[in-house]
Amino acid sequence: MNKDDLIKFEKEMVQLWEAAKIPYPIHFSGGNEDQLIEIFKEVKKGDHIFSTHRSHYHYLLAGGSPESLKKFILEGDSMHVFDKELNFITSAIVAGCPTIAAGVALALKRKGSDKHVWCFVGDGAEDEGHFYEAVRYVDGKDLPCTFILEDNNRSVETSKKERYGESEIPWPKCVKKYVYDPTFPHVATGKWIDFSGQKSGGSSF
Ligand SMILES: Cc1ncc(C[n+]2csc(CCOP(=O)(O)OP(=O)(O)O)c2C)c(N)n1
Ligand SMILES: [Mg+2]
Repeated sequence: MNKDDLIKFEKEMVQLWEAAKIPYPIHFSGGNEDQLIEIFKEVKKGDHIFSTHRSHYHYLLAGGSPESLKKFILEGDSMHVFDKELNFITSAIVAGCPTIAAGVALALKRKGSDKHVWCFVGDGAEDEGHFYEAVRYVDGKDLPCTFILEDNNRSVETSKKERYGESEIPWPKCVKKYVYDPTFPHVATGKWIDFSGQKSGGSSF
């Protein structure tokens, strides 16, 4: 799956949404293709992948088929994409996966496995205690787990500054953070919504 394929897939889903063929909540990816393609070069077959409510690109880059994903989406399961063959798990609970990821990484280490755990989270996870606990455990026990923190400066429509001021946490090396400007804002006008002079993240829908 290259960048064009990813964008083409999301555009098709956008069209289906606009045609009211997807009458369910859905979260589009976009604007982070280059970063994700780089990250997935490190992901090996047999690794475990934990994704979020915004799972489409993760699933496609993990080797999931566009046809299977489209089926999930049309059946209302955009936020619940699971694939045992790919060790692919999602949770729509913000920071719902990091502690599970830490547990899987502990099991892999105990078994002497060479597999790795990749746990994707949005910047919303930085608001959640579960995330801190999992990161500290993985860091402290040197577990084979990397948290990919996808920072679009939005949790739904609220910026980081509104949520916690100027605070930035110096995460340990098991957290890799990247910042991106999301595309596919899904409002009727197809344009960014302007909230108090800030660019909208277009975080949902
Ligand atoms: C524990 C919990 N609280 C609130 C929500 C409602 N919710 C859904 S998406 C979202 C924002 C998530 O922001 P982020 O993690 O940064 O992901 P993004 O949508 O920006 O990619 C929230 C608060 C939820 N799903 N889970
Ligand atoms: Mg976010």
